[in-house]
Amino acid sequence: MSEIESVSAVEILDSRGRPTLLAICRLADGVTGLASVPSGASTGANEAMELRDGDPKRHGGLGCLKAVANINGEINDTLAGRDFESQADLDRFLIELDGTANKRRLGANAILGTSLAFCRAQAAQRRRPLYAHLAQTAGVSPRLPLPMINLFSGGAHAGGQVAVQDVQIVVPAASTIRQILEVTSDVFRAATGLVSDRYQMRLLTADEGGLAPPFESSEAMLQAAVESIEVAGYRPGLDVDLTVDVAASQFYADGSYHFDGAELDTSGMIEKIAGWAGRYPLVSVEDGLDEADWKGWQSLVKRLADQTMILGDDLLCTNPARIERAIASQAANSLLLKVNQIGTLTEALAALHLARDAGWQVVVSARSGETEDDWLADLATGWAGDYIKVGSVTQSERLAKYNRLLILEATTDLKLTTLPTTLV
Ligand code: 2PG
Ligand code: MG
Repeated sequence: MSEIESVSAVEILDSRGRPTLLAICRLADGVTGLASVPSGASTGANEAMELRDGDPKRHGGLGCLKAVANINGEINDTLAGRDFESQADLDRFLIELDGTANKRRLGANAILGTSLAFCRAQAAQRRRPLYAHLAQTAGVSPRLPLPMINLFSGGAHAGGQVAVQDVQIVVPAASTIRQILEVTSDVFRAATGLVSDRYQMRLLTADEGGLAPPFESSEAMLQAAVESIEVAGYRPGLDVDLTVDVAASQFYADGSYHFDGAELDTSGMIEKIAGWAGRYPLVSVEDGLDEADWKGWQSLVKRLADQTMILGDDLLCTNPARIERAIASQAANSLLLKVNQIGTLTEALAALHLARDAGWQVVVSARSGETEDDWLADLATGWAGDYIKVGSVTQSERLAKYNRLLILEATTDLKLTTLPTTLV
């Protein structure tokens, strides 16, 4: 049992300079767990709701003092002195205390902060590294995930110069995180050279550390990624593969996809993606269509799922009910897992188990607004994500996670995940 002595919180700033919160959970036997909460920009309509102050006089209305006050006040008052057997007990209690379907009363940020800080405190109480505690609670054999690393940014993370939000690379044949980061740094360096030659831009990066020159089209990003891989001395499609986060909900309005100056319907958008999959070594397409275009997603799966992951982010929102629907209707074949989309570790774990039972691959993901906290690396390892998506190899809020993976690799006998050779 773990008796909570107190929970508290502090408003801190994320990597975009916007407020978020850090929660602190102190157990009665003196151990303490701290955890910071990330926040998105291209958020899905069905995400659990972060509580923001809405006071235009502070941080443009984005302050988190109400969520902090909810932890310091109601959540602390209710939890202090209570015993919880497990993470699931605590999370169930928090969900009931909030009493709304999307956690809007206490705030998903307040609830997730408490959930994560308790997890860290329990790990400390049981003298286990966080990844091992997470693995044990989940009933999963831990392993190191394959990083899916951002190279170029567009969309909501880069001022919308092109529609597609992220072009990322994966190094499929590597056997260590260290080797993956070496190859990625080579490709990133080549990409900075290309950006400076072609667009006369010095190294300016977007929200997740990706390069964001004024590409003439989304396809130009893919082309530049392939060229960067070649310039770095690697073989596209063999040594290094590509993935995209189209983040299509961001440019879908009034029944069409407003894509790089064109108006496309669902089948036009599917054709566009199929064209990329034919010309580039794409192993994953995330949010290729709008979050409400369920029929379109089914067609996308029929068309491309034998070639590439059809990865649901805004479509699924790490929400077990939406994942069940997608499994039953074959609207996706892989899950992007972000715990702040659903608001507790226990619900995110239910999402993971559903995806695994369906034979899906799982990408554990950061948000565009991150902090220096590295719990995501332990989560992706402890829950044996196939991939971890954190952003580029610049910016310390991203590197905190990659560096934690490097440390786990060097100090444990954890092995890097091996991917299936054929996709489901
Ligand atoms: C996404 C995420 C992370 P955001 O769309 O997958 O890249 O972005 O956190 O802004 O939702
Ligand atoms: Mg996404």
